[in-house]
Amino acid sequence: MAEAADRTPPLVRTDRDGDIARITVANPPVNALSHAVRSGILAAVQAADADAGVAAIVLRCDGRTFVAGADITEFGRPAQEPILSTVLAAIDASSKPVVAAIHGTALGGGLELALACHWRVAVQSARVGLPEVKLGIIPGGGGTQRLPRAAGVAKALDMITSGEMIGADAALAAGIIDQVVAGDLDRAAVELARAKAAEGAMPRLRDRDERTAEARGQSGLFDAARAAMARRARGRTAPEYAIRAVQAAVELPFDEGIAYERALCDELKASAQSRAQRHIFFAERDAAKVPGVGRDTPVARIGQAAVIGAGTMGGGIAMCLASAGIPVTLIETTQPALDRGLATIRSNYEATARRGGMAAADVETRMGLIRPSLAMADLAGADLVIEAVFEDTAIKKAVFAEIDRHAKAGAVLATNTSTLDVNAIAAATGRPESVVGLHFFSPANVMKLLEIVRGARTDAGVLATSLALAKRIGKVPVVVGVCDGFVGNRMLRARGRQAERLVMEGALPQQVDAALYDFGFPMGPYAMGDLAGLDIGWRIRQEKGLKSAVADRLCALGRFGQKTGAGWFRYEAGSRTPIPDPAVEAIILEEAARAGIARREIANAEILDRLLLPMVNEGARILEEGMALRPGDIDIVWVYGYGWPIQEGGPMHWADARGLAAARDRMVELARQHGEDFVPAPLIERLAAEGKGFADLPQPA
Ligand code: 3H9
Repeated sequence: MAEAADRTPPLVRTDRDGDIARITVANPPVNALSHAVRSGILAAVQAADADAGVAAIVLRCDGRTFVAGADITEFGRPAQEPILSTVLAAIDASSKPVVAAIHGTALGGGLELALACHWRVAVQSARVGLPEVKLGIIPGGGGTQRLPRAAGVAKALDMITSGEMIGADAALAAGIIDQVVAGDLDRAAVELARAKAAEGAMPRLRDRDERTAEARGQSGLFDAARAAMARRARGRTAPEYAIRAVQAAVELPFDEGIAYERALCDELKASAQSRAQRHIFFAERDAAKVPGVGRDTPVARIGQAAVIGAGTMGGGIAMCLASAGIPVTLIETTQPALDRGLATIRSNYEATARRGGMAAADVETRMGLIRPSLAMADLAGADLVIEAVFEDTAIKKAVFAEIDRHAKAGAVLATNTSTLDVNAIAAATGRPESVVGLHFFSPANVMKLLEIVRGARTDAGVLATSLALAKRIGKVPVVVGVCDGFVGNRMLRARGRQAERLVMEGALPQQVDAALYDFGFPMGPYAMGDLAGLDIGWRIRQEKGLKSAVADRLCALGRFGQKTGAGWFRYEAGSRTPIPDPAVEAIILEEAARAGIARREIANAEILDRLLLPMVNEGARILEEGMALRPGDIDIVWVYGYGWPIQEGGPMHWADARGLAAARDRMVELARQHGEDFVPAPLIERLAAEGKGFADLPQPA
């Protein structure tokens, strides 16, 4: 036993550079502050402090990054001493200067560790941040107390409520770090430590209050932060707690502020919102793990791409590629269509630049990467071709036959279909193994989700390349199987069926939408329909001989949604705000009467169950059929593709959090009144009977 333990490299080790003790954290992959790491740092700092031969201490990390935060996997368990603040108090109390040497990312507890040190140096590529709000908590290691003292209250509020990272130069300008190092980080840190030891200089952020004093009496700062959060983080508790904690930094002595911060952080750690957000954090990382795709699966280099179709989707996809620096040939059939597409791309980029989302100079750089063309032959040089033409199998097959004629060997051939059979489209080529679905979500340059549709013949290398591409263009990929609507739209349909029935039975569109908005969605199904346009669904229904009593009448009146100023709601000129319309209510009442339905009051709780439980049920069927690999993948689709509130963790997590057995019982009850959408899928019956939830399903092999 002892021998085996000896061979395990220590997570924290100390070596010496003359009179400087170098404490190194080596806990791959991201040097998270697990209990063992915290214990190791504490022991090492205390030992160095007690060692008369040590003049100063450097704290550094092995591997690709500085400490990326607390170990999130420990959050479900009671905190064990030494907790982070015990470690940080020991650094604060050290009689010798401690210098943090930062590379990679210093995040959360990692930045808090650095802020407790007396000096901070970083390489230029380093980034720092307090991303705790993204996990539904706030910093719990003094970040809300030390960051305002270093960077000022406004900057701290911005960083802590947004959770966004900033680069080393910005951190230097903000006073968060003391030096950006161009050369050897370790050398620079040791030299600084030695110089500061000689000067006897060891400033402690806890003792500084000039930045917090500045903010005293400026309650407007906090009001502005709250107003911004009410818009950006509606329904989430952590950002409000973050504001309170920073306010405590201004109003309370340091130690009281620290105690207040920790109490808020502990409360949030135990909250359902944080559990949901942590679930999404890990689900996002799991989703990138796909059976059959391993480290040795070859990933093709995408040096050039082509997009076929310059409509809304094609244009958005071209923007995603160009924004990531990938040259893209944008191909259309007519000059006017091409011109319209390019003009939209330009105006979207310009709008982003005006909002400060990108540098104005980048507009031209990105436009310069998009080469317009009217000739399919121009896709010949592309390593990746993405088709985004009209959603019609025959048209897509014809386009793919053409792509097959021109594309070079080994190119990835992708379709952006949102519903059609990727296998049928692949069969139009002589190389179905190169064909994959890359389903972007509208607006493609904004929405983070990318459904990667694995066809029956799709090669593992094509999947691996698609996953790598997603990461490169900043998307969150989820691999799904070929079925009608894949994961997202298939579940959306289940919700849509109930939304329609609710309106016939007694609810109005505004009530259905309000229930989902209050749950946390950015909008409900009716406002979403108006945004997307009602005419597409109408045309599809006409083709398939289907009817939707109220929607068909709205369309017959030319009410196609926002673009015509009216749909399920009406819109004032230039506004996107849906206004309930008595004319729509009249149509609903007439159609309900015609169908012989006696309308009734429907409570919001019923509306939510009717809309969300069928989605869970459809999700379970999707899992049974193997169309999604894990329940977490489905949650990712809904959080990043459809605005499911992250603090509710996605539909499958939501059902688990409610208790899957309770969800099953409610479904059985609803099935008696509302039919098959609610008859629990066998997977739900099985898990509920075993007292389990979706989270208990084994990871795919
Ligand atoms: C905090 O610090 C609270 C404090 O205030 C104090 C409280 C008292 N813990 O993302 P990647 C895993 S809260 C455990 O693919 P990248 C991750 O699951 C924390 N595990 O790499 C993955 O595992 P696997 C605040 C973690 O290079 C592997 O590491 N900090 C943690 O694309 C690689 O991750 C954060 O929120 C963690 N903290 O990105 C930072 N972090 O390979 C969270 C990562 O098994 N982390 N893992 O799937 C990140 O943002 C990114 O991981 C990072 C690297 C940018 C660091």
